[in-house]
Amino acid sequence: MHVIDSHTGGMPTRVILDGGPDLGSGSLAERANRLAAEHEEFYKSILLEPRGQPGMVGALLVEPKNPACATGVIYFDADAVLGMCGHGTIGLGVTLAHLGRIDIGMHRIETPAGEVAINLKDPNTVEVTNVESRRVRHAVTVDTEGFGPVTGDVAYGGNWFFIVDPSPAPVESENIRSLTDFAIAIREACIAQQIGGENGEPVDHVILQGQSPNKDIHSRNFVLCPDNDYDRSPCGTGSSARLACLAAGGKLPAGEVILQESVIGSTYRLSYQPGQGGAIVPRLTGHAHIMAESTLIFADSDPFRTGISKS
Ligand code: PYC
Repeated sequence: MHVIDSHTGGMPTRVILDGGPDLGSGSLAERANRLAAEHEEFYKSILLEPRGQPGMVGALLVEPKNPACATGVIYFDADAVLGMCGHGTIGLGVTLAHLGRIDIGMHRIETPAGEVAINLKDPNTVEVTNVESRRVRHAVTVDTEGFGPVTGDVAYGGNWFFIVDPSPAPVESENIRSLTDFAIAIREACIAQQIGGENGEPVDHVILQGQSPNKDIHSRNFVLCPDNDYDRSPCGTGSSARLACLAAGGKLPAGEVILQESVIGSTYRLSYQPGQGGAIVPRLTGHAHIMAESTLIFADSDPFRTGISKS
C-alpha cells in the first residue's frame, strides 16, 4: 500500500494511493458508510501506532461519481470515518500537486459530505471552499461529569461540533491534557443528553475557543477529534462550523477575512459567503508540507500488524 504523508499546520494526513478495500460504486457517503461498517480493522491499522501516529487522519482516494472532480476521497481518523476534513483537503491538494496530478488553480474534490473546491495557489498553499455550514442550536447547556454545566452551540461544517465560546479553561498549549479531558466530558454529555444535529447526528468534535496574545489573530481554538486526540491545525471543518456561528450571531460580516489560530499556533485565513437558508459557504486557506512517501507493510508474522488499540 503506497502512502504519502503530509502535515497541515502540524496536523498529519496520510493519503492512501492504492490497496484500499472494494467499497462498491455507490455515492461517496454510501462508500464511507461501508468503510466504517465493514473495514474498521483496515482503516485503524493505517493510523494506529506503531504504523501511524497520534492525531493522524487518513485520506483514501476513490473514484469520484462526478468525472469533473480531480478525485474522490474518504477521510478517517483512528476512531471514525469522517464526513469531510479541512486540514486533510489542504494536505491532499499539496499531495496531488507533488504527484503531478493537479496544476496550480481550481479543482473539485468529492467527499462524503459533498463536493468541495480547492484552489492550489502554490505547491504548499491551498484554499478550500467547503460544504455549506450552519449553526443548528444556540446556547444549549449540557451537564458534564466532573466539570458541571457547560453552554455552547451545535454547528455543522462537514462534521458535527459542539462549540464553547469562550472556553472557561484557558486555551494554551501547556493545558492540552486538561483541555482534552474537559472536551471528552463535553462530547460524552452531548451524546448522553442527545444534543446533536437536527436529525439526531451525534456531536463528533468539540471546540473550545480562546484568545491569542497576537492582536492580528481573531481567536485561538482547541479541537477534540473523534479519536480523542486534538487537532494540531485550526481544523477546517471546525473553523467552518465556527464561522457559521459567528455569521448567525451577527459577529462577522460576509467576506471579511480573519485569522484563526490552533492551540499550537498554526493558522488558517477564514472567510465566508452567504449560502442557502441561513447557511454559509466557508473558505479557508492553509499550508501543507510533504513529509514522506512510503510503502506500508502488513506482515502476517507482526503481532501488532493491526496497530495498538487505544481501548
Ligand atoms: O481539519 O476538518 C479538519 C479536521 C477534522 C478532523 C481533523 N481535522
